[in-house]
Parts: sequence; structure tokens; C-alpha cells
Amino acid sequence: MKLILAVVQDQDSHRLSQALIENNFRATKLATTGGFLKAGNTTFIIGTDDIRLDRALAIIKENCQSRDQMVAPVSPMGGNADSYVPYPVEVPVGGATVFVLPVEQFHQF
Ligand code: 2BA
Repeated sequence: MKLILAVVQDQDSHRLSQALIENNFRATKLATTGGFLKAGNTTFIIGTDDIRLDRALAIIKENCQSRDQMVAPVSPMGGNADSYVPYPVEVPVGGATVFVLPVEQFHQF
């Protein structure tokens, strides 16, 4: 068994949820925050049999798209001004950032 942790953009989370349900995958959604942009994103926890791992990854890939997001400048209050960028910049945010972990045990009590 594998555990998939997939960080996706909020805009894709409903569509991905539906696709996972339609394909009989079980998932848990967590409201999360990106460390860099400090914007909301959604992390899916998906437990699946090894044999269905590739299908789950394909569904994630099909339903999550990459977008550019504007990052507003934050003034360096008393901090280091060397890295300060005084204008908004565009950052590419991936379709999905996915981790696959082996599951040692799975219980439902
Ligand atoms: P954020 O941390 O808010 O990052 C949003 C996007 O900002 C990233 O998109 C990347 O293009 C850029 N970025 C992040 N850190 C950067 C840095 N130190 N310098 C320059 N640009 C940087 P993605 O790579 O597609 O990541 C989307 C979201 O996935 C991340 O949101 C974070 O929540 C999660 N994520 C990505 N890599 C991760 C990792 N190694 N571990 C845990 N979470 C991760």
C-alpha cells in the first residue's frame, strides 16, 4: 500500500476530489498554506493499493494545472533590503507537488 500526499492549488481541488471519487479512490483533504507564497492550497491524503498507484497519479496530473501567481512585495521592515524586490513578480505554481510514501500498516477500527 502507498500513501500519496498531493499539494494542489485550491482552484483544482474540487475537480480533483470529484475525479478521485468517480474512480473509487478514498481521500482526505486538508486546508494548507504554501510556505513560500503563504497562500492557501489543498493537500490530499490518498491511501491506495500499490497496483492502483499509477492510476491515482494520472488522475492528479489530469486534474491539476500549472499557473503563474503574482507575488506582492513585502517591505523589509528593519530587515535585510538586499533581496527586496519593489514590484510584484510572477511565480509559477505547479499543477501538483506529489509525495509517495510506503505504508507500513493500515488499520480501520
Ligand atoms: P509555496 O511554498 O507557496 O510555493 C509556491 C511556488 O513558489 C512554488 O511552486 C515555486 O514555484 C515557488 N517557490 C517556492 N519556494 C521558492 C523559493 N525558495 N524560491 C523561489 N521560488 C520558490 P511549486 O513548487 O509548484 O509548489 C507549490 C506548493 O507545493 C508550495 O507552495 C508548497 O505548499 C508545496 N511544496 C512544494 N514543494 C514542496 C516540498 N519540497 N515540501 C513540501 N511542500 C512543498
